[in-house]
Amino acid sequence: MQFIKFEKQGFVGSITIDRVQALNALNNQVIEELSECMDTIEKSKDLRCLIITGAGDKAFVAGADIKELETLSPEKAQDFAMKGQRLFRRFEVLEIPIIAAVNGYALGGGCELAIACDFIYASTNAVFGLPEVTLGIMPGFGGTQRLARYVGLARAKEMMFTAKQLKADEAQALGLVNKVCSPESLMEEVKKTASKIANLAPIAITAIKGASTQGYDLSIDPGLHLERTLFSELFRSKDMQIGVKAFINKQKPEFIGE
Ligand code: DAK
Repeated sequence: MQFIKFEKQGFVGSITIDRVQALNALNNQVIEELSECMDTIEKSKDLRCLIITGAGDKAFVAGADIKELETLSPEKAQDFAMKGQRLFRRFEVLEIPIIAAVNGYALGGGCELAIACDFIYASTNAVFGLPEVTLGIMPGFGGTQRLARYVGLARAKEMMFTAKQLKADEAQALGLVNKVCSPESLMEEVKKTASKIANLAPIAITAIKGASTQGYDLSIDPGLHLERTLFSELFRSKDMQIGVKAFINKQKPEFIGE
């Protein structure tokens, strides 16, 4: 792959979007390579957490590739939106958690990518925004649907109507970012959290992700039904036995993912 780098350390995988000369903008090829990378990740049995970041020190992803957008017909735009939306939905429903390490500009499609992840850590130089209106278009990779879930509907609308950009600390104050770190410590902090997740019971974490993500779109009773179904399924897992026995015996559990 030309623009996507994937590496694995223990149970933690990292995807880096590496198209530095265009601030990691998402062109068609980047979207296709990311999809291909997800094909492998979805099949992997030994990953428990995923990190996604951008190469260089200036941008996470500066949006969809504006130069490529110029040539799109309405039909091609529909195809492009479908490809991007499908890809970002795969992040959202992936069985393992994904942390976005936002190390600079996360604009347009870059911001949409970050909010399709489970949560965001950002460096102090991060900038978030959905500035599509400045180009006469609108967010097309899920931004109109997902941003409000982080910051509330009125704040999301204001950001999209005005193309307002948020610095890392403002984004944290609005609930868009979980943690702000120095640029030098961002990856270390993200890896620390990823490794903490990777050492806990993976089947339980998958169930928590599923119940939280799917439950968010349900009303309370179907949501509780989903929760108790997944909860009871965990009692079939060896990890549940391992975790409970370790507590009783005052030991540290070694989860096996079964
Ligand atoms: N696309 C293509 N190239 C980009 C780019 C982008 N989004 N962002 C930056 N670049 C390129 C620049 O053109 C420049 O290339 P050269 O001129 O050197 O060849 C290089 O990256 C460095 O950028 P700058 O020289 O501009 O760097 P600065 O530090 O001066 O400024 C900046 C950084 C991030 C403030 C600026 O680059 C900028 O404003 N970039 C555009 C940000 C933006 O508006 N992003 C939102 C894009 S709209 C759709 C689905 C989804 C979407 C659209 C349609 N369908 C359904 C069809 C999503 C849309 C978007 O994401």
